[in-house]
Amino acid sequence: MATALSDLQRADAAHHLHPFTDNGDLAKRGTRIITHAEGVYLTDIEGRRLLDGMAGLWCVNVGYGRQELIDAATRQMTELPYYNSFFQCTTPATIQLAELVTSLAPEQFNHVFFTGSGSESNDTVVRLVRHYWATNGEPDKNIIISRLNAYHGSTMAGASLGGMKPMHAQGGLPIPNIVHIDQPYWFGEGRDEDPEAFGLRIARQLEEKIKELGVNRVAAFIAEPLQGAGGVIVPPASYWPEIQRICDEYDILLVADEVITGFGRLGEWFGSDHYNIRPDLMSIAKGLSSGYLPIGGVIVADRIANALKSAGGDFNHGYTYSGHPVCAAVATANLKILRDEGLVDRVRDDVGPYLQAGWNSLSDHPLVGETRGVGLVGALELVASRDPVEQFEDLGAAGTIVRDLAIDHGLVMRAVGSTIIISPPLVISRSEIDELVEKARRTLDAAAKKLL
Ligand code: PXG
Repeated sequence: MATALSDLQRADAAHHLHPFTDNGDLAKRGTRIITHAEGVYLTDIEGRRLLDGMAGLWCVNVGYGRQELIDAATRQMTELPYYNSFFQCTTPATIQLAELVTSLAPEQFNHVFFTGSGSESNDTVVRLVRHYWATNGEPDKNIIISRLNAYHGSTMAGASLGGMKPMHAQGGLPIPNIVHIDQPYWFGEGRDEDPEAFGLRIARQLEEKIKELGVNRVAAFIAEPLQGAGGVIVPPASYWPEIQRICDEYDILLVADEVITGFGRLGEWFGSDHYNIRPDLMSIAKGLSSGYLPIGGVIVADRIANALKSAGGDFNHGYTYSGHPVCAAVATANLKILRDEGLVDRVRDDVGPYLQAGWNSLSDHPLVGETRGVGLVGALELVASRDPVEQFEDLGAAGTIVRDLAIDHGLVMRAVGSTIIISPPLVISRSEIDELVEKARRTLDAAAKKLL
């Protein structure tokens, strides 16, 4: 068994295919191997300490090394490592999580269907939405409207709901009856327009699309309250109220993909609370267990849950690991930390505004065309020129240079094209935020020498 860095890298190149990766290229360059983590810091195999500005992959909300989660897993593993929720069965840990999750969700929600990931949650959404309308006597009301550059996962339905063209190009996607409208990305696609007018115009594409397809054909609209993987796209204030109006007026189910925005990221339990929207379904994962174990779910509004319950008949859908007791026990312990330590309010009232102020201070940098964010997510747009704004010809190359330089400066940030994004653990302190911003600035200074 390989343990030394070079042996591990060799074994990784020989045997491991990484997700969303050019594996041939990676094999030549070598993998960065993370071995330990504590709080908001990662340690790699060479002993280098990195401030994790991405909370793993937008998920380690309570930070690394929480003994409560380790204890919850150990206890549950010892008592009952697995049982399923099929065939009239389930486990206490699964029930307790269902009760806790729905108590934290907005009032229209009292049921949850468990999955193993965000992608599985969105597959569940597709089946649930179509099953609901069919049960309602409207089987043709089966088209789901989503948005370009949305990210809803990597399974066939998840990637189809997503609006990422390079993903659609592999595997013959999207699956039938999923269509996409534009995203509310003002900096990238609406800079010539007033932001609020732009937000309204883009929201109204939903209404136009519903009219074009026919109200009797459109089942649902799905969106992330704030797009994460697409580049932390913060919608103009005009956007969500108009979307809500349209969904209400045409009786289209509203699905909020809360995989990133759920569990405190925006300073409320759910992004839907932050934007004041009333979804019928919410996809969850990531922060549900702070990534300690894989678990996700779909939180289902009474309107849908009660209709399915009273109609009778099976919902022919489910996963071996739906409601896995160990994942559920860890998720419950995680939610109790978030609740009992007041971490969500702390994002809204303290570290969120503090991070936004620090992050916005980068907007004077010659490489930065815009900074934006909400709660504990932030983005900045790299530009070749600030006035007038000119973007880099090779957006991806600029982003990659900054991302790699950030590592040299001890900070993990993520690049989406030429957008640099952060999403640190919710437990980050003010002094760690100062460190994050300072490291980001030094990274930008180093990048400016290469890019400008
Ligand atoms: N919905 C949203 C909004 C997500 O961000 C998923 C669904 C899918 O979840 P799973 O658990 O199946 O991965 C996600 C996942 C990135 C990146 O590079 C983002 C995600 C996953 C992988 C990479 O930003 N988000």
